[in-house]
Amino acid sequence: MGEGDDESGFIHLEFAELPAEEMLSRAHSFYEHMDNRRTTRHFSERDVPRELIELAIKTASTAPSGAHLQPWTFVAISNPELKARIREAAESEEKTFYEERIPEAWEEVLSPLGTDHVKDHITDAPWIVVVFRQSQRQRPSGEMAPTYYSQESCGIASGLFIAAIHNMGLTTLTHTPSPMGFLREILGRPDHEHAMLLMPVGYPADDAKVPDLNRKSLDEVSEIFE
Ligand code: IYR
Repeated sequence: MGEGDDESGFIHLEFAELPAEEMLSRAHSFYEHMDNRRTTRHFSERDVPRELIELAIKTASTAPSGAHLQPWTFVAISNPELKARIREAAESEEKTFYEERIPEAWEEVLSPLGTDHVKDHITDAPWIVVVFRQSQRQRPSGEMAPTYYSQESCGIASGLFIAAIHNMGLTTLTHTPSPMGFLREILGRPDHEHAMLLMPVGYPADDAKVPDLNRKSLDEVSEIFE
């Protein structure tokens, strides 16, 4: 589009170019900041203001999405009774997963992480946020229509949520109780919404532990053609 074009539905992109040095220094500092992020399962019960959770959800919702349908619903819960109900249902599903359903190859990679069916984090953390993926959308007429790339879109939005939580000095955990159907029921979401992730959010406990693990090197995660 050239100057003076006035295609309806489009506005001019506001883009402020940064000096090359500042680009590099921002790239380093953002990488270092994100590299300090760790996933812990041990949360403090300390309160977190609702405004911070709302801002993390707003940040997540800036994610690009298929046909800009933003096919996600973030349900945030601080209500203790509701968290207790969710914990009970998650633990009952996870008990059968760990005791009966877990395939050997899965156990092989999971056991070093020390996870089990006990999910203290669901009731310890001041907030839990459940991401629901909308496989369909409702037209204003009430009629249903598809969404596109909803898995990818919700994955990206969840990544931004995790980055926002880390950036504000809090921590979260990507918990995937399996199967997750109970969340739709307990939280009263419609049939076309599918729980994808349950993320406790809060401060880490004073004695929080994390697995002693390394991240893959650039060479291991990339291939670059110049
Ligand atoms: N959903 C279970 C199991 C689990 C699976 C993977 I892959 C993990 O990285 C961690 C846990 C649970 O949340 O305990």
